[in-house]
Amino acid sequence: MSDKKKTVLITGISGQDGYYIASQLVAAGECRVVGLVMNSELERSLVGEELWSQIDVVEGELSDSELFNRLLPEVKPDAIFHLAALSHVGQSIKDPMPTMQITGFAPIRLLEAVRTQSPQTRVLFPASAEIFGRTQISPQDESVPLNPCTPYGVAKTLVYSAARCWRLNYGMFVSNAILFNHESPRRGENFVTRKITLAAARIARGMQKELFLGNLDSRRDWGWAPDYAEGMRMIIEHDTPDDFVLATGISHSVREFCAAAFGYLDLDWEKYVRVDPAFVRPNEPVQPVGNPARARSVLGWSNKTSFEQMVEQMVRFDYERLG
Ligand code: F7E
Repeated sequence: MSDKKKTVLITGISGQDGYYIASQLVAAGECRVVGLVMNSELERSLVGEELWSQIDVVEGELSDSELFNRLLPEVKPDAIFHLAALSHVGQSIKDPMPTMQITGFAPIRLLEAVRTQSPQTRVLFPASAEIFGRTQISPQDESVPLNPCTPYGVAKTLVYSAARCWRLNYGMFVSNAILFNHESPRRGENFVTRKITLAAARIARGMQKELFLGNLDSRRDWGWAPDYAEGMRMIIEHDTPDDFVLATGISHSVREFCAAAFGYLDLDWEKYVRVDPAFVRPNEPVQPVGNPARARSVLGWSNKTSFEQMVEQMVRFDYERLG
C-alpha cells in the first residue's frame, strides 16, 4: 500500500467514513483514490471541493447487479474499502428489504467480482457491533458468538460471514473491521449523536425549542470517526487478512450524551429533551461495548479522542456553522 502507483477504490466516499479514509489517503499522497458515488452533482457538495479535486470519481448504483463486474476492469483497484450501505438501524426495522439488498447482498456481488476478475485486490468490509446483537457477553471481542437482533445486524452478519468464507475457500485478502459506533460532524443528522448536537446548537441560537428522542437509557460505545478511519486503513494494510474490533471499551447512555452536548453550551438538557415513542426501537442490542485489545496489540491502533473531546468538537462545529 505504500507504492505510489496503487489505486484505492472507496465506495460511499461522500459518507462519513468514506470521506475520512479518502482524506487521509490523499494527505499521505501515496495512492490514487477513486470514489464511487450515486450522483456526482449531489455528492460533490457533500465531499467538498478540496477533496473532490484530488480524487477520481465513478458513478454507479449498488442495486445494479453488474456494477462491480463493470467497475473492476475500468478502475483496476489494488484495494477496495466498501463503505456504501444503508446504515440506519431504526430504518432497517421499519423497512427491512432495502437494507438486506444494499447492505447485505451487494457486498456478496463485490466479493464474487473480485474473486473472478481481480483476486489480488484487497477488500475491507465495515462490519458492525450490531452483529453481536443480544449477546450477554460483555465486552465483545472477535471471539463472541454472533447474535444479531435487527435486519441491519442480520445483513452485516451475512457480509461478515461471507468475507470469512471467501477468505477461507478462495484465499482472498478480505478483512472485517468490526466497528462500534463512531461519530463526527460528518455523521448523518438522523443518528442520535448528530441529532443531539445539532439540536443543542439550534436551541442555543434560538432556532429550535425542543428535541424529541427515543430511548434515553440506551448505551453505546461511541468513538471518534477519524480514528476509526485510521483503524480501517491499518487493517487493510496489515500483512494478512483478518478481523478486528474497533471500539473504545467505554459505553455512555443517550442521556449522558445529551448532558455533555447541552452542557457544552451551558444549557440544561432536561428542559428541552422529550421522549417520542416513534423513536423508541422495539429491540436493541443488550450492552454494546467493544474490547479493542486485539487491534491495539496487533495493529497498534487505539481511539485517541475522548468522549468529551468528541462531543465538544461536534457541538462546536454545529454551533459555529449556524452562526
Ligand atoms: O442510535 C438511541 C437508539 O441511530 C444509537 C450505525 O452507525 O452504530 C450505528 O447504529 C442509540 C440507539 O446508532 C434516538 O435507539 C434514542 O440505542 O445513532 P443511532 P445505532 O443504531 O447504534 C452501529 C454500530 C452501526 O453499525 C450503524 O450503522 O440511540 N436513540 N433516540 C435514537 N437513535 C436515533 N437514531 N434517533 C433518536 O431519536
